[in-house]
Amino acid sequence: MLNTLSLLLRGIRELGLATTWDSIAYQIRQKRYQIRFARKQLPRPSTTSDYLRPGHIIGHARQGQTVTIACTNGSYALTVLAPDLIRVHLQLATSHQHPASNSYSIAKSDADWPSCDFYIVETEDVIEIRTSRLACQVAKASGRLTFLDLEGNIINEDEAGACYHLAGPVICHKRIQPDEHFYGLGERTSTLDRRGRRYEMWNTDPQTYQLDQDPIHLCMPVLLGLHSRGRQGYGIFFDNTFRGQFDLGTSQAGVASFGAEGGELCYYFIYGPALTTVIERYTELTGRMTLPPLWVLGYHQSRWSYYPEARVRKLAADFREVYHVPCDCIHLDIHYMDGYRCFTWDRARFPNPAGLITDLHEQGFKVIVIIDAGIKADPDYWVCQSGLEQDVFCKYPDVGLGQRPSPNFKGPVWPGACYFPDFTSPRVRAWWGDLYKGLTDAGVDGVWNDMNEPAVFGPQGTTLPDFVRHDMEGQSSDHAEAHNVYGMQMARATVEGLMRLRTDERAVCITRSGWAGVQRYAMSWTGDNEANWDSLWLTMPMVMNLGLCGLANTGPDVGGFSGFATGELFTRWLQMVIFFPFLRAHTNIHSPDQEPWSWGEPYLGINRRTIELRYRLLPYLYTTFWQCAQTGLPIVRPLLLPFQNDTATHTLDDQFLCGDAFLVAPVIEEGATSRSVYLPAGVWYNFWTDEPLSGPSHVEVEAPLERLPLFVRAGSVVPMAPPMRYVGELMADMLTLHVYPGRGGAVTAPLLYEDDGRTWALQDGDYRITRFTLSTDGDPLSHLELRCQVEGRYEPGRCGFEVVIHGVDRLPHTATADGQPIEQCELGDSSHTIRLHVGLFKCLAVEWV
Ligand code: MIG
Repeated sequence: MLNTLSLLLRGIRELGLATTWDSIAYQIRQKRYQIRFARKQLPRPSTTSDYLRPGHIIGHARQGQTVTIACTNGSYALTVLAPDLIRVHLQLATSHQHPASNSYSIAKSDADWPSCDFYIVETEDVIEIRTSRLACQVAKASGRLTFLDLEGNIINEDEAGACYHLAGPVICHKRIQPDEHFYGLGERTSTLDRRGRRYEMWNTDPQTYQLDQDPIHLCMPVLLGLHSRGRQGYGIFFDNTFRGQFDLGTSQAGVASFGAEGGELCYYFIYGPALTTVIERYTELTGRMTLPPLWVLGYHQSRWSYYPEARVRKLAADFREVYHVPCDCIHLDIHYMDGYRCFTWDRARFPNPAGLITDLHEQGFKVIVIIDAGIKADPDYWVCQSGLEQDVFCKYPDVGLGQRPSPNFKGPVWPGACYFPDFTSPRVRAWWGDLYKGLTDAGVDGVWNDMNEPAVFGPQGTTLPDFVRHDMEGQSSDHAEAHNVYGMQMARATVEGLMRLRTDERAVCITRSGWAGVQRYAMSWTGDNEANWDSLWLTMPMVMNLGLCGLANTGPDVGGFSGFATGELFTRWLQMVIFFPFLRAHTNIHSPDQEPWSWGEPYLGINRRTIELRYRLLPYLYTTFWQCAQTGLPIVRPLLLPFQNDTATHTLDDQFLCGDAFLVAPVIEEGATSRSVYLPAGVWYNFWTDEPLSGPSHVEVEAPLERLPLFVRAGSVVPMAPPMRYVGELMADMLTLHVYPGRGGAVTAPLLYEDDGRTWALQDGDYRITRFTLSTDGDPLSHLELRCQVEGRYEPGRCGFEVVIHGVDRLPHTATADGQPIEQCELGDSSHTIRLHVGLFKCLAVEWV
């Protein structure tokens, strides 16, 4: 009782009064500008008479990769960037074009694509562009587009097609195919399949979010479509940063539209038909993540906030000495700062940050600190002073109020009235990046960028007004255009700064907001979720869809941010998230601590073993991260990615794949001790019992509290490490290869990727890829051969492997490594494995006859 009361009082003190006056001042200030700048509203779809469409085609011309199609009301520029990638750009003579239309794009520039062949065919009705992969037809009578495969099947077609509204907004209407499912659109709060809802494109701080709340922190105008029983898959990247919307069949059944309040109608069309191909192309266009340091894959512990120093030291000791739970990173939330001033320390709470961090480093911990977007408007604060001197803050427009230059925009956030750096300016990004010097000098290992939608205190969704000015990469524009990329550019400024400050280390930035392409700069977490079972489930469609949009390195606040998790909820959530890229427990200022031991036994013991499993899987997970950095293929994958032709996977969002080997089916119901799992085609081993099961099938599996339903795909080789307390203890010389044999004649090619886990040396070839070829014969298994081929010059200092073959319960007749008999070969602890100890080998052969 007393505890709750003091928490409450603390809450009121921290959150309430300090900013009330600033809020009022802010509201008054806004009024003056709002009178002059009414916010544009997107017209309702019914006012179609106000739409200007291309009209009919009057001619076409080709120049390089671009075909210009002249229409009565303007022209299309169709640019073939790759055989499966065409950019569609419609420009019409409307009366109100936004002055800085399309000034911002993250996409790879046209010049960087190798030229690719295509030809133009003209018939009576259409002009057709044909590549080696697809055809794009423009109807002469209407200017509507249809994308077809080379056999003439429809991939995607315009309904009313593209148009501009006379007042500025752009919109494009497409036909929805009968069995079409949609994916993508960034961070959303609904099912895996996006069809049947409307989504706003406007990054928003929801403070906390529930099912179907829209929009939230990180929108992406990236849509994937899948239809014709999985035979057709494509992607659309609508390259427009203005406030917009995707309507996937709500205002008109069978019609999908995307549009924005300004800018131009410009989108990239990407053909699969495999969605994996779409993602690979899309991430070639907008960028891929770089490999994070290995410690980022460890367990992270956070709360709002751990302070003072003694509390942080106790937390570290709790992990290492009291509860013996592995952990790699402690996060410091806003209370480490002096009055929420970014790049400062509260010296009463943290008298010697460098000393604390050095000690934490010695115990194997890394430290991540939060940095918000707003800079306190305080003449005695060095960052504010420097920002004013360097003129880095977003400004009000010049509206003749007599002040020249116009005053800086000011709005209240945690520290009170704040200025907002204009991250769309390269000059400001350089300034911002250098501010981190004090933190990196103190030893801080990574940065967590928050409130960068940007969020301003006020009613939910308050941000900078549309009329605030931005540099927009030198093209000068307003917040209406800059808003959605603000968070991404903040993360970019942070990462670029960290890379300058520590040239040999890989930089770590976690961002709350972002936009298409943010994956090249930062990882993200799914913001302010709730401590309930709906939220636990929701994490899956969120993380899967973010991955489909190219942003793979994400994860939720384990246990939930708002509200109080029960021990059971936390334990189940943790079991799921050890298979997500980013594993962090975090909670709200009002909530009790959410640490793996917070609920005592049996939860502590289970949570410890769960986190230990995460650490044992690091070599496997890191390999999966590397694949993602190479191709964009996400780490957490909906089952439809590898099983696109299995329609049962198209809406499946309560289970997922992690990398090539694991199928994870978390328990999402309170009190449940079993659950039904869908296994797609092939053989799947129950991870806990080694029982092989055949799909496609639904199976009911046991799931007592300590057990996550988990399956391994036959044909996998899963490299695992011994237990460790933190990543620095990883001993690469002690790897175990878990072999899950395929059936009768199966041949698979799994991988292991390794490097120093820390520096950029990998870019100079200092890495090692071990390519396995696993061939098996007979059912039951009679012959197994595992070949190893090593590439790259990184030396993990290994002299052998332990090899565990799963799903067999007889000792082999012979077992050899490069022709030499293997001495150590025994039945495993479980009766369904055999265990071999071998030196380095090129070919391991095992026979049962
Ligand atoms: O207005 O820094 O999403 O993770 O703990 C809330 C305090 C500000 C929101 C973040 C949350 C963080 C909190 N922040």
